[in-house]
Amino acid sequence: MLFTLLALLSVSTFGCALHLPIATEFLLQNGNNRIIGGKDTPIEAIPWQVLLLNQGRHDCGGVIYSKNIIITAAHCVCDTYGNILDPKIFDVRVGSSTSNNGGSVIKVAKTIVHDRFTLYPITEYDIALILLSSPLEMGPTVKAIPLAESVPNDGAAVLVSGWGYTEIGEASLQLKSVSVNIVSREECARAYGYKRITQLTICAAAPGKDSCGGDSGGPLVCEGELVGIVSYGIGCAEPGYPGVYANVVELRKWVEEEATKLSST
Ligand code: 4AZ
Repeated sequence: MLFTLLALLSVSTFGCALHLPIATEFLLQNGNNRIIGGKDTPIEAIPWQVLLLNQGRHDCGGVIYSKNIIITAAHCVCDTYGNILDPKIFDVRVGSSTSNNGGSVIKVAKTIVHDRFTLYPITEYDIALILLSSPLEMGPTVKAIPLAESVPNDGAAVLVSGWGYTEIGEASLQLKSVSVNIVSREECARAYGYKRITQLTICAAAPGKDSCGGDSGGPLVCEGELVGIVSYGIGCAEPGYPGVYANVVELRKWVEEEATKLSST
């Protein structure tokens, strides 16, 4: 049994190295599965926000990069063994403030995961691209967001959003957003260690405010530009444990190159 586990843990398939989702692990350890000080926000205020559905159910958040490409977290499109899930099980809901209706629902044609992503533990490269089966119709509720070119300063205000777990311990039907502040690498590494908190991650926190389970893959935004993708954390709004995000500035080149390739498939 132990051998099987160890063997499984060392396996890496199709770009998602095997793992147990660290966020779930942490949530279980902490028993603190809740957001987090947000407020209901209309999709018009965050029109790049999308919902990723797995077999019709809310799974994760995502971000509109272009009319046919969505950015999300790698762990959102992998199973707990680290395999890339069949893209056919996913749909993306765009242009709606509510998770269970409205806007349009579009089928996923293809997913790609950063080839350096590992699921156990999640540390860096928690980023994936989704190719939609038909192009988005852009409008006031459906817009792409530019990728940031520089990392915000420590302390800068950033907005994170999604339909993830709220204070009442349930996923929200209504889109919520919350303002948090960039936390220095030093402070974040005090919680998670320097091995995990590298240049490829960015951390944010504020008292009583955070992203949480179900927000993964969603946007962290500074001044109208995408700076992070919701990745993981110990608990949610747990003092001393900032939310950890994939650092979009460092992953920008990968996104641009892979999106170009993906769009021409
Ligand atoms: C999760 O489980 C998760 N507080 C996402 C973000 C955070 C914690 C957990 C950050 O998807």
